[in-house]
Formats: sequence, C-alpha cells, structure tokens
Amino acid sequence: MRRRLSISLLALALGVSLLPLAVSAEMGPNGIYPMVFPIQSGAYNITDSFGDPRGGHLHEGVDIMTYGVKGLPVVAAAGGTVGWMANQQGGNCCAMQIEHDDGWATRYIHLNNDTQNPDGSYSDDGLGWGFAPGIGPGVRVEAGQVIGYVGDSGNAESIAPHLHFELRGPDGVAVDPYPSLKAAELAPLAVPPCPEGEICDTVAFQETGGRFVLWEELVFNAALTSFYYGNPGDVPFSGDWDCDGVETPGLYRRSDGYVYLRNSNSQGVADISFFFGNPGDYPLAGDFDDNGCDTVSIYRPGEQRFYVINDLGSNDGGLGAADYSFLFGNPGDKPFVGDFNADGVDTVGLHRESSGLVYFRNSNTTGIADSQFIYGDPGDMLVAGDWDGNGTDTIGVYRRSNGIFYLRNSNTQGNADAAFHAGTYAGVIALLP
Ligand SMILES: [Ca+2]
Ligand SMILES: [Ca+2]
Ligand SMILES: [Ca+2]
Ligand SMILES: [Ca+2]
Repeated sequence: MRRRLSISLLALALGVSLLPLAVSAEMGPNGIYPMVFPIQSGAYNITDSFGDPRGGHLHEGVDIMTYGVKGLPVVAAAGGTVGWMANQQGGNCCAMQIEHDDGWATRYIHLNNDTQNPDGSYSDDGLGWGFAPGIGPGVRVEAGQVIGYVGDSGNAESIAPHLHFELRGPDGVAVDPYPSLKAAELAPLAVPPCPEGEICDTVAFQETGGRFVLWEELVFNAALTSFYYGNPGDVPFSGDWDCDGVETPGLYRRSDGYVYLRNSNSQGVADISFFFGNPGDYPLAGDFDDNGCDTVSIYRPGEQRFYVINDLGSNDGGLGAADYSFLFGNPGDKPFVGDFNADGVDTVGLHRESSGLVYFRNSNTTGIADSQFIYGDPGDMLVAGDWDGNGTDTIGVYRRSNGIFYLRNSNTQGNADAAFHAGTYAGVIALLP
C-alpha cells in the first residue's frame, strides 16, 4: 500500500543543508591530487616509500624506479612555472621544483647527471645534463611537458637510477604522492574518451550523505561540481524531465515508491514529485517513445516485469497505471536503461552483480536478450551512457573496492577503453549535463 509523505517529512527529506558547496580545485576527492604521471614512457616500478626512514630523516617523496635505466623523459605533473633548480655539476646536479598554478608544487630529484655515449649507454661521470632544453627557473611548463631525464644524481650515485618525486601543498609541506601517482597511472595525460566537438555523457557519483559529485569529463582530473540532493538510501537515476536536452538527477525511494525529480544539477528541493510503483521496485528512466523527454518507469524484481510509462506525475500524486508492461530478466538482476542501437528509443538491460553478466533488449517487449556478455568484476555497479558521442549507449562500471570507474565504447566483452580513479562513493549515474 502506498502512502504520501507528510509535508514535514518531505521537507526533512529534501530540504537539506543550504551551505554553498564546492569540491576543491586543488586536491580532488579521496586525497587524490589531479596530475599526470611524471614518466610517460619506459618501464618503472613504484611502492609507497613516503615516510620511510632515510639516513636520519623521513623520506618525503616516492621513488619511481626505472629498472636500472637512465635517460627516461620526466614530464611535469601539472602546469606551472619552474622554481628552483639544482644544477651544480658533480654534487647536486639535476633536481628541480615545478610551482603549480594552484599553489601546489612537485619536486623531481636525481635527474641525470651523466654523459650519454654514442651507443646510448651512460658513463657514470657526473658530467652530464639532466634538464630538458629550454627549461630554466621561471619558465612556463604545461602538464605532460618533458622537463628532464631520469638519472642517479645527488645521493643516488651509489644506488639505481630513479626519480624521487615529491608533492607539496601550498604550505610547502610534503604530502604522500603515492595515491595521486596511482590515480595518474590510469589515465596517461588524462585524455577524455569524448572526442573534441562531440556531445557525450558523463557521470555523477552519489555520496552516502546525499551529495552528488558531477565529473564534467571522464578523466580523473576533470572539473567537478557538487550539490546536495535527496536522502541516503534513495536510488539515483537521471533523465531529461523537461525536454531541454540537459539530464538531471532523480531519486526513487524504494520503501514507498516515491519519485523526486530535479530539473537542474544544483542544490535544492525536488521540482517534480509523485509516486509510481510499489515498495521494492527499482526505478528506470529513459525516453521509451523517442519524443525527446525522459520519463520514470519501474522494474518489479519479484515479477521480473518492467512497467513503462511515457508521462511524468506531479504534485505528489499517483501516476496511475503503466502504459504497458513486459517480462524480462532473472530474479536478483538489476535493471539499467540505454539506447543500445542508436535508434532513439531507450530500452532495458539487466546486470547480474554477482558475476558481471550484462544483457539487454533493443525493444521494450518480452523476449530473449538481444545481446549478452560479461563486463567488470562481481560487485561492480553498472551504468550505460554515450561516452564517445556516437549515439550508442554502452556500459561503464564503478568499482567501489578501488574507487575506479571503467568504461567501454562497445557493448562487448573486453577491457575498458578508459578508466579513472574517482574515490569512494555510494552510487553512480550517467548523465548529459
Ligand atoms: Ca532537462
Ligand atoms: Ca519519452
Ligand atoms: Ca534503442
Ligand atoms: Ca557511444
């Protein structure tokens, strides 16, 4: 039996804090500083050696070991200007600091100081030069620009060549760069999967406290916007409720079938609320009739039945009967929606979280799956979106165990086409902001 929320309960549910919110442009969520990995070619190995005791002091960086190889190019982890450089030949040759535009800094220590021979080997003579041409104090550098070369200068003469890499906050204090380096490894130079000029879906993550964090591009160092909407435990989804081409969040309260829709990606109360379905149903949102407007339908797991409706409700009212329903799927599987064949009509799919099985239909009718394959690991959360702007929705998974979002540009089994470290969240939605 359905019941309406009282006004006060509704206010409590949706009238959350009105504090202005912004995710820091400097340090991303989960302690990840957005940067590119400082070595972009050649083999390396890193372990988290930050804070290890080193000859009377604590190690203030992470050593990126290069398996005995000198001369690998070192790139700036972020855009900024060259700060100090130590270039006295012999003793301290070839260490530098890049001062980032946001006040943070990175240090690159033990750059090469040896002479390269005609055969490519290095004489361990301390007479070489480990800075890239044109690099000097005050010079502007961009993220990914080559600034120097790996070596064994300074107190690394007696050990293997490596890059000692430090990350320092605006206060000058070294912070452990290891999580940021691991995140940067996933996205060399952070190339977004959306080609220049295309219109592509992105994702927003839902925090346990009800805040959404929207990634403007699908790269770990994307600009972020965040806003509070809804209550912990509400199931998030997204759609274009007002047919303006912008997709915004909706929430479904599975305990009572209440739908709360918002028409902007900003903090505030629901613009549209109504109820549809029964306790325990799952929400689905999409354009099931290709009229340019998304509506909210439901999947009833106990019946394995989809109930589709092409209208939205209003004013906390009930929506009435579905336009049509059909059977599809197996008990326990979770529904998702997408236009998997680029014909303009959204259809339904199901994801078996226990095994990673994905299967979907290209029409909203009963029948066997038009496609099925395995993607991701058990426990991953699945969403579908048009990540590359070609009109076809494909799969992406958010892996809560490591905070990484993996996406694929075809609905087939295989490795991710792109991935980025996002951090720890409770849920994820795909949307076209
Ligand atoms: Ca809209
Ligand atoms: Ca529609
Ligand atoms: Ca379709
Ligand atoms: Ca696509």
